[in-house]
Amino acid sequence: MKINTAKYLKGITGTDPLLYDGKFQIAFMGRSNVGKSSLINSLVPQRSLARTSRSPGKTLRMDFFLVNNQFYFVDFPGYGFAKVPGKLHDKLRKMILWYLMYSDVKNRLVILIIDMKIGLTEYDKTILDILNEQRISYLLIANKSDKLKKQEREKQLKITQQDAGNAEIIIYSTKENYGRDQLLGRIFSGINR
Ligand SMILES: Nc1nc2c(ncn2[C@@H]2O[C@H](COP(=O)(O)OP(=O)(O)O)[C@@H](O)[C@H]2O)c(=O)[nH]1
Ligand SMILES: [Mg+2]
Repeated sequence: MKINTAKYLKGITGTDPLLYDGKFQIAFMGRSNVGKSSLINSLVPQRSLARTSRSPGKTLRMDFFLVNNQFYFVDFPGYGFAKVPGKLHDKLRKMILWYLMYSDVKNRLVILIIDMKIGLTEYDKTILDILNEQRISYLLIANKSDKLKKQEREKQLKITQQDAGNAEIIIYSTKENYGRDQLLGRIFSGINR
């Protein structure tokens, strides 16, 4: 269970044949600055595949990466960035909702990333509700766990677990590569199911 190759294919803004070519899609979502790009980079051989910390939340694209010539990583725009004007933000959110509710993509796993210290925000909860309603497989990643002491970590995990119902949560740190093997295992078992 290893990622040997990953390459950027293209960014799409709406429906596209790529979505329906039958390849499994691992969709990464989350607020800007939660470490989404860092997490993608932590999984692939090249450490700067996804761009980190550049104009967060301003790109209106779903970026497709072909992984192991077999499946896709899909990097979604980060939401919730204060400097993004309201209209653009609405468009970002609509794109995510469209993908989840109306795109009719079949084989996918959504990876929703949160900052463990902050926990679930309102929009994260909206996404979780939709994932549950639509019966889409997903995982919750509690990233930046390195910023918390053991006790705080346990407290935050409890709160998030309560907020997220019975969601599967993986504690993660891109900084310490913590949780990486667990996440890779989960990704590959999702694909081969
Ligand atoms: N302490 C800590 N910082 C992180 C972690 N992951 C990402 N960051 C930092 O958080 C900031 C945003 O990361 P980025 O990957 O660009 O977030 P994105 O906007 O969600 O794509 C950067 O300064 C990263 O170095 C982590 O696990 N721990
Ligand atoms: Mg990013």
